[in-house]
Amino acid sequence: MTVHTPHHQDALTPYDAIIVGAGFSGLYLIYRLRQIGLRVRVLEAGSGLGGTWYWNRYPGARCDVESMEYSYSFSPELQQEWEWAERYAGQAEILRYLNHVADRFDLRRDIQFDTRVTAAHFDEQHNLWQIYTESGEQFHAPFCIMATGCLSTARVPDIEGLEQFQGPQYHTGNWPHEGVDFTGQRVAVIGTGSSAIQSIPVIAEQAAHLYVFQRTPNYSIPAHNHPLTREEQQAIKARYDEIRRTARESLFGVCFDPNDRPAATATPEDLQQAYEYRWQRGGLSFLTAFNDLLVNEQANETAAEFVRSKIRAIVHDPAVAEDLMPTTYPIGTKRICVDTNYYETFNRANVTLINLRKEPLEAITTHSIRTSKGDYPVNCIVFATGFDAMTGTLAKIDIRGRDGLDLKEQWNHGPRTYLGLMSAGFPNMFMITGPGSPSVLSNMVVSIEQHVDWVADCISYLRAHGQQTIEPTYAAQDAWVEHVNTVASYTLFPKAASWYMGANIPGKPRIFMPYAGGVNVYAQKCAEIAANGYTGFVLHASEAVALA
Ligand code: FAD
Ligand code: N01
Repeated sequence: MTVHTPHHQDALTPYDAIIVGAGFSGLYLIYRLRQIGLRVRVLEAGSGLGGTWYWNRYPGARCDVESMEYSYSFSPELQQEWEWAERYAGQAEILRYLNHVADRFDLRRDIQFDTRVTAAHFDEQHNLWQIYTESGEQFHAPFCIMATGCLSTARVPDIEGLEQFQGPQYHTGNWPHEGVDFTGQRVAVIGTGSSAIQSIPVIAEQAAHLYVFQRTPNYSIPAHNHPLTREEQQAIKARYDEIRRTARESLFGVCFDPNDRPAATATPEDLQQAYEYRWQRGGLSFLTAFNDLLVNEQANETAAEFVRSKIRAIVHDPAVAEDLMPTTYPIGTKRICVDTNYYETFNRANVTLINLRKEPLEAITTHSIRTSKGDYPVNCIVFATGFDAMTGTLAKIDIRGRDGLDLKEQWNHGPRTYLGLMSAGFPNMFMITGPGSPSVLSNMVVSIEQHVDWVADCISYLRAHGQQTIEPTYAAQDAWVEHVNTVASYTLFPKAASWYMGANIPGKPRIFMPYAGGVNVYAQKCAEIAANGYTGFVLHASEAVALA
């Protein structure tokens, strides 16, 4: 750990770093930056901490990376003492965990809730970030860290007549804290992504009738969720260090037990056996059944067809089964879903699937959803329509760098970052799991810890070497953006109209935003760059004019 060398601004600024967001990222930032002697302030729009797990309280919300891995690794005591109740923790349990972390490490005193940041401007004269909030408050600090999340701007699509609807409307990503009672209700769910696939089976158990409006079917693998026994937990805890290391050194940041053989050369029996084994085990590791599923279209099709065969076997009505089968994109190129009784739910008498490819959604009326075939009267609407992912939350903040450079404008044709950590022209502004880093393709807690550690080490380095600012060069950024694109072009990811590609937001540039090269390769690059004195970055020692 680097010792804190007093900074010339210390006496003049109450904070060394302003952090935006109090989810997994913001919380670990407080812990880690305090460790190196920084005075930090977290500004959080919500009235509580937890980020994703504060906002997404829809029925059935839970993680799809197993709880014992979807958790912090920075404290051996924490990971030994916390007891996860289920293989895949529900939203309430994860939120409880994050609150426990905040209390245990006394993080709460550095968080200011109900504070939405509207602008962040770099003041070149003083080398300070000026941060403005919705309520008119102003903060400044030498460092600004955007821990604003990849999936934190919920999006309701523009559907004609939406404002006329007389009943309640909900978005999964902004769910009422008091919950929603669907008893006796005719409910519409629009969307069939991960949020919908988790909530549909639970809502169906309560609603009088559930109408599921599906535009694109998704591939979903059963979670086989279950309570974790003491013995299961102990077995993992006994090897936790090794498990965490294996996760960090893997492609996705998870111990998936990947098979390093290709499907392309496997026999039909081998394929069937491998997929059946992974299906029975449940969860995201299905995609690591063979090593070529995300790069070879024919290989991918064998996995896709296996899932379709399962849908055929589970869903009683062959026409409904057919409608539920994804056929227009390779499996895994949209985030694969992990469910509990999703396909089975369509065997219920009170559930109707509406295939919007066959009968397009035309409008919302005062009491119904109208497709080309007619009106479906409903009492309430659940929008499970996703997020303006990866860039949407940053784009809502007026971020200005050197010479008044506007981040949104700089990213007009797609996000431009170096390592997904910084953007050229925006000194001392870091992003946690920014576009161009593995982020949403990984177990995000692993990626968050890696980013936060890198940022803390970087700030320590600057201080130890008497440097005031750091920013990437345009050349390094251009090369990284090209590398991110090249790696994506070797994969099947660009073949789907996914939110990874910005395809869910009209007018958003179609660029594959996360880095597909793997958590392991990426972390090694970041470490090498730091070890070589921050290759591709410019560090400035110039004394800024002190604030009057
Ligand atoms: P977030 O948790 O999104 O927190 C960002 C915070 O920033 C929010 O609280 C937000 O209010 C705040 N904020 C944003 N803008 C502003 C502003 N302008 N001013 C002030 N505050 C602001 N990932 C996995 O790896 N495994 C999973 O199983 C998994 N499950 C998920 C389930 C759901 C339903 C969703 C939506 C996402 C899931 N994810 C999962 C991704 C998840 O977002 C990350 O794992 C992780 O929680 C992100 O943490 P974060 O702190 O980076 O961002
Ligand atoms: O959002 P999505 P999500 N008319 O964008 C449909 C994480 N997460 O909230 O595919 C009709 O995936 C849209 O249809 P189409 C995870 O990373 C994890 O479900 O665009 N339909 C799609 O079906 C995930 O990927 C978990 O044709 C419209 C759906 O809405 C990410 O968050 C749980 C429409 C949106 O799906 C986002 O998931 C939840 C319109 N106008 C979330 N507009 C776990 O399991 C959109 N749709 C851990």
